[in-house]
Amino acid sequence: MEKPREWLREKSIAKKILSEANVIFEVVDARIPLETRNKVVEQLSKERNKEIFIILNKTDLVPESFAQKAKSIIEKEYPVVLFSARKNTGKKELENIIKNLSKKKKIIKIGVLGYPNVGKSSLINTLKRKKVATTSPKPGMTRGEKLIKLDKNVYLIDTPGIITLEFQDELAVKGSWIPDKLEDPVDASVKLLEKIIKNRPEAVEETYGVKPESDPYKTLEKIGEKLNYRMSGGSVDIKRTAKKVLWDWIKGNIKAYWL
Ligand SMILES: Nc1nc2c(ncn2[C@@H]2O[C@H](COP(=O)(O)OP(=O)(O)OP(=O)(O)O)[C@@H](O)[C@H]2O)c(=O)[nH]1
Ligand SMILES: [Mg+2]
Repeated sequence: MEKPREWLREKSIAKKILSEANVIFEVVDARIPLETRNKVVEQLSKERNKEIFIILNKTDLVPESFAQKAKSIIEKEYPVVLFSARKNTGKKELENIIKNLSKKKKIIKIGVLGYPNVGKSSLINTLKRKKVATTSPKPGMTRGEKLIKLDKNVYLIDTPGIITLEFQDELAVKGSWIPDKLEDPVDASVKLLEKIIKNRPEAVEETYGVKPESDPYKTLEKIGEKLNYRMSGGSVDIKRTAKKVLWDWIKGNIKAYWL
């Protein structure tokens, strides 16, 4: 049976924001900066001649050298800002960009777009210096769009995350799907572990205190054993373990990253 695909959850919103905004901040997760680039956002922005900036948020979760490498790749297409809403890094640079934009245009409306959970609302709160947008580790927090006044001629638009045509487990690997709402959390978790083992296997040991196996499913079982997640018969509760790993990834508890 083919697994369900999720289609452009908020395509109409993307189009609406693009008609209202004159600048786009595309927020991506610095741990998986290429995977969280949203082709739909970029394509629609390009077609409408909107100026795009790519903001690599959550840079506090990756080494500086990795962030710089990602920046140099993406910069071939769009200007990039390394940012962390948690640590307040990159704020000055972003404020300068906004200042320069407001010299060029009478009114600046910045549409903040990207996948669910990349930190769009957190970025807005950082720029505003107070909590005006609701944030949560749960993907899909922001529902409607919200206009936030930053300065007398500068507005930010907070938006719900935008997803493209993808399978649920691909979205889960991006931290953009609630693990408890997955048809098959084990499959998603195995896919995620496969990437972690390939790119930064030591993260498994750092987080769970077990050595990763080359087989991601076996690794998941070992993690479940270590956590002592058991079914009533005593065997490992693999589903519960899978959800735990996915939540740890979403919450930034697993220090892995890749291009
Ligand atoms: N480590 C770290 N976590 C961050 C950062 N920015 C946001 N987060 C966390 O990421 C999670 C999602 O943040 P939100 O700002 O709600 O993300 P969003 O893109 O608005 O999410 P949706 O509204 O669901 O699309 C929250 O748990 C934040 O605390 C950051 O710079 N570093
Ligand atoms: Mg939000």
